[in-house]
Amino acid sequence: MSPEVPPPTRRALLRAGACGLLGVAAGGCGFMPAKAPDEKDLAPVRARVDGDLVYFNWADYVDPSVFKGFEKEYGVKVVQSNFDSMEGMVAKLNAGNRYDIVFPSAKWAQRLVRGGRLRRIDHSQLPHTKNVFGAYPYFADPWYDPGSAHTVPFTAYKTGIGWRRDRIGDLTDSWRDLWSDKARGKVFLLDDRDEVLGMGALELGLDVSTGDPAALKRVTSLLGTLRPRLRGFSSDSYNNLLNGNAFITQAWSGDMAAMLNQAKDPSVFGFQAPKEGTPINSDCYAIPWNARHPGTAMLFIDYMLRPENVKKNIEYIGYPMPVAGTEKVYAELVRPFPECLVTEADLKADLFFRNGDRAAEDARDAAWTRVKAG
Ligand code: N2P
Repeated sequence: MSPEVPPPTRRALLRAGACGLLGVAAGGCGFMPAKAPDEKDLAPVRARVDGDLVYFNWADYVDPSVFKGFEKEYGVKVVQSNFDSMEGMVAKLNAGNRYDIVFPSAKWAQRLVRGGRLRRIDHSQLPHTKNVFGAYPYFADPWYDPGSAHTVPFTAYKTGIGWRRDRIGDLTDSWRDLWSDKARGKVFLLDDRDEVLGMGALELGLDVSTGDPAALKRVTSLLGTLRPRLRGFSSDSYNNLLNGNAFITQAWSGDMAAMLNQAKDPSVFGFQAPKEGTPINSDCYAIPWNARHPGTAMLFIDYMLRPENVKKNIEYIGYPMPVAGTEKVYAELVRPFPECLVTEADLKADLFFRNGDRAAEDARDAAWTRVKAG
């Protein structure tokens, strides 16, 4: 899992620096491609081997045996590197690194699409997408990418609370449980701006994506009362709970399902989707405009959507995938943690994080800085 992607040239870095500023001036989407992509960079390509697959994703977010199968069948290597936040992923793209396939969450997919950063995907090249778009109307035309013209959904999840029953007993189905006195000093929050601010907003009955300075002030003062009880910010909820560093943690539902799968005694752990509401999200497949091997990326997406591979991935990573015929696999996996299920109603309840305008995003950055500084 080391970064084997060639480092960007100095020129690319300089351009990326300048682009960051221009991106701000250009109206808030935050992207200003180094060289304006032309139609040829954005046009769909055929699914065919055109080189090794340069893959950029969260760690452990695909079953390794699926990579092996893909390499063997198509005679290519999967050159893997990982990020641990969306901001980190986008910083690499902005710095000029070139990947064939990346996995943005919904709002980040929308930013990349709006910034002209993603190649269009011709669904007719990917026969297995019929199990996705034919069966899940939500994803045939999602708000973040109309017509799924540049993306294919990979996973769905919500954000809740994972905890150790053996350490702190039962919870009350509220985000307030993070303040439990029994967990003091053993509490983790996700290392994620939107998730942390969103949790505070839900607790206060505010919009999860609020960029209003007065609302954010209320959120940061609430979070200030949690700050001294925290052990830290980490998106590795799975390991923090398993190794006991966390008694309680904000967590993505899928990571908790995967953990359950690994735990010697699953009854020690719990996952709840708090009653005040849970952010909902989806990660998707996307092909950056400057990918060197977009044809191989197309083949990879379709390979991942083969039913046997969807099954392997669901069981390995713990996240449900909107692919017809695999629903039972997930329901079976999360029988002890039914709150991990993501329904069409959850999607429509629409607690997705949304992109704000420049001022709103800046206000959220500033609020996050205050929360982290304590
Ligand atoms: C990390 C997987 C993160 C997915 N294990 C949430 N976007």
